[in-house]
Amino acid sequence: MDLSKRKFKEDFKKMLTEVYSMDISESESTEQFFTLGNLLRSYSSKNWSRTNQQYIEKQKKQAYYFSMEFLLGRMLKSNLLNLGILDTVRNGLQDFGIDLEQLITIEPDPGLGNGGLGRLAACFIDSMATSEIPAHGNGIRFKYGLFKQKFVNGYQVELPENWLQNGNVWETRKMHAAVTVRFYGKVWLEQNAAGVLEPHYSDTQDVLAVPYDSAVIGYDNSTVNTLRLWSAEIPPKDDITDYWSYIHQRNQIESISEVLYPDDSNYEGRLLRLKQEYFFVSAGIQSILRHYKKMHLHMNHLAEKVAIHINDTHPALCVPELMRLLLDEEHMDWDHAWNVTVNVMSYTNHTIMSEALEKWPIDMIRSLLPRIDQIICEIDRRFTMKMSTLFESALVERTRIVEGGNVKMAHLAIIGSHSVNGVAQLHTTILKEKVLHDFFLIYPSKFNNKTNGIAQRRWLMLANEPLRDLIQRKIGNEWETTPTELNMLKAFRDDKDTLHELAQIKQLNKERFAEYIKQTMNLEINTDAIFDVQIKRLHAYKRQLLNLLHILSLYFKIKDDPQADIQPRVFIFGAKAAPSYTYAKQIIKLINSVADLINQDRELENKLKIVFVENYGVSLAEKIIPAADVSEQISLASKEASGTSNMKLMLNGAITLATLDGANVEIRDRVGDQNIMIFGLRENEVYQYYRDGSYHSRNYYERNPVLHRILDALIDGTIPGAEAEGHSIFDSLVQYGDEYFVLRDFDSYAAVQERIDHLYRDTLKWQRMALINIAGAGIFSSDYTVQQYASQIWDVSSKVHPL
Ligand code: CJB
Repeated sequence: MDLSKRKFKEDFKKMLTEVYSMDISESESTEQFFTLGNLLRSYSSKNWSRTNQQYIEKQKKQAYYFSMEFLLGRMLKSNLLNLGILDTVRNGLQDFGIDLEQLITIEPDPGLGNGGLGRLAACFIDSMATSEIPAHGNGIRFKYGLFKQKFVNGYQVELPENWLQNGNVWETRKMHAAVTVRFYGKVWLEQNAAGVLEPHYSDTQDVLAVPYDSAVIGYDNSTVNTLRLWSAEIPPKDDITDYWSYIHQRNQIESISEVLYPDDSNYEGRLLRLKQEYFFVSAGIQSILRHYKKMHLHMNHLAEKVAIHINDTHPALCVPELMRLLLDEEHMDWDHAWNVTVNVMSYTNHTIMSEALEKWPIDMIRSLLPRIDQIICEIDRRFTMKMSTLFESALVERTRIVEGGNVKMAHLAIIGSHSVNGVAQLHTTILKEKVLHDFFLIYPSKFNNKTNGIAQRRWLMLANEPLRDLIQRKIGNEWETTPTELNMLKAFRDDKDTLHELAQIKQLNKERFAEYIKQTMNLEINTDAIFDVQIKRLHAYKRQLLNLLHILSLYFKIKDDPQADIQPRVFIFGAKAAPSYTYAKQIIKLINSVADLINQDRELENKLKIVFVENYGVSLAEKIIPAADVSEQISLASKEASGTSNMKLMLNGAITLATLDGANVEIRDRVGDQNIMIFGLRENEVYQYYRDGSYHSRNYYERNPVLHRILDALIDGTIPGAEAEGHSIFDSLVQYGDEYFVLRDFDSYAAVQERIDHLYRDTLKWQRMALINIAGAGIFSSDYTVQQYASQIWDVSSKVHPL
């Protein structure tokens, strides 16, 4: 938008007076933040209503991204950037003596997600608006986001994250768009006067779903889409007979949107979680149909105007819920309703981890959602009947929805969707060939790949302004909207000045991060050291342990020979563990204890440090990623569906140290073997071990003296404070088979780490690699990913043609 500094300053002063009756000199950061937030809302409001109007007038097909999680991060700077007024506002505020960088810290970081899946949804909505795709987010307005992590004596402690405490400046409560969601009760079918079977309900518990809408502002365009998050409330009543039972009921209802479940790649089969899933699914679909009806089209044409995306299985109840509405409210017959439903729905699988595959006891569904239960059973009956004529009975049994007293949500999502996609090429191949092979035999054409992506606006333009400036000076700014233009940077691969500048920027970012660590953790870190970063959820398959074992090997090397020729390293970890995931919490404690051991040792000063940041989330990622030299992507091959921090780190010039897992494979293809550090078992070797059962981790302990010594350190008192954890982790690796092949991959990992140690010494060579990584990262922009979803799955329009 066009905005002069003078106009902005006038607007800001006026808004401050209007909202707070204050002059700038009287105002504090909080008032200033809310004033700026309100001003941005007013700047985008015209485009927001115009975008909606246009969608209606042109009868545009719209997509709805249903996701339990949207891990947005702070929105102030992102909105300023997308409106094109970041510098104007920064300068205007400066004239008032207000520092924008300080102001942004007033905004809470809304942690409405656990990790990759939720952050992907946030990148997607940014990219959808930027690519002018008519698509919106639909989720839950959790009162409490993902817990705040504290370390107490090295142990993870979880505190509530009350992000709404001071209000959310970006949202608008839309009472007129509220809908009712029904739980429990009895349901029966009766013929109406026209002879049509209609459902009747009694004794239901009704919940009012109230939407809170936020604007999703496109970058450098006039598109403003909507993120709609639902809040659960008790419906208004004017006949309260028992006040206390009313209060009890209110609390019970409000608990539905109270708190995000803190599990990542794992699910908890609790009733409240099932309520959450149905709640936002039912509310979202009701509101979509309400909107659709404004076009006065027959429900048979729904799929021509509406696409609904099921982000992982959490919203899989979309399938029976749309069926319910089409059958019961719109009186369609089953076959037509099913045809419409399958054409509307599409589904993304995000993991092959079996513990993440949701299964709900059919009895739980029957009691909570009796009509949905009937519909699921009917879908299942028809599926098995049809498939029995085409496939062997064992395959039909393996693929049916209701099995062993459980409803398999992935099966429901696959059967009820026209498209099923994985999130990286390797992941999709594993789905087709292994995990979902039976379904691939039944529906080969449903399967497709959409490799994940990241929003280069947040992860480069905002997080790393010095790098953004350098890129702009070298190749202009076409890449901001056509990210593969970053390729042009390759022309500078041998330009010493550019490489030196890159090195200087990295150094500056490292110094900024070091300063932050000094302030927040009172820890000094050597900025000449390699900053070696592993930031992601704590999960055994991601193998933070492999990293830690290698750190211990360096520890012993230096202790044995204080003059050892080792490049100084700062190992940076950020990771939350699910509160009920004991093993992950033990690993956190062990890392913290090793950090204490190393960080307090004078002999290691400036050579080795561990920084385990508390409460890792989007805002911390924005500080860490620009400062990273090495990006640890070391999951056991086959287990990480894609990964997205790998893309963010690469875009910021870190060198990837990786197994050939998830999107690492595509990163390797992009930058070439010379510009990435690959190690470890390949996916086919892992599967071979599974088949022949020939991996015996104890042999590695017994036969590898380096590993032996490191593993002994876990149990012989070398690491004070973590004796119990050390024993338990030792046992998992040596006694109980080492499920994720940590010991098997150790040597190969350590060898590559040693190569990194040598390579880093040659600054020009290192920065050349960094430059090639930055140049190759454009293809991993979520702009391209969503453009492919738009054209290949949702069949909705988008501005830029897909690659
Ligand atoms: N993922 O974050 C989650 N949570 C889950 O429950 C399952 C998967 C992650 O999704 C990301 C986005 O697709 C992937 O990049 C990542 O590999 C996967 O673990």
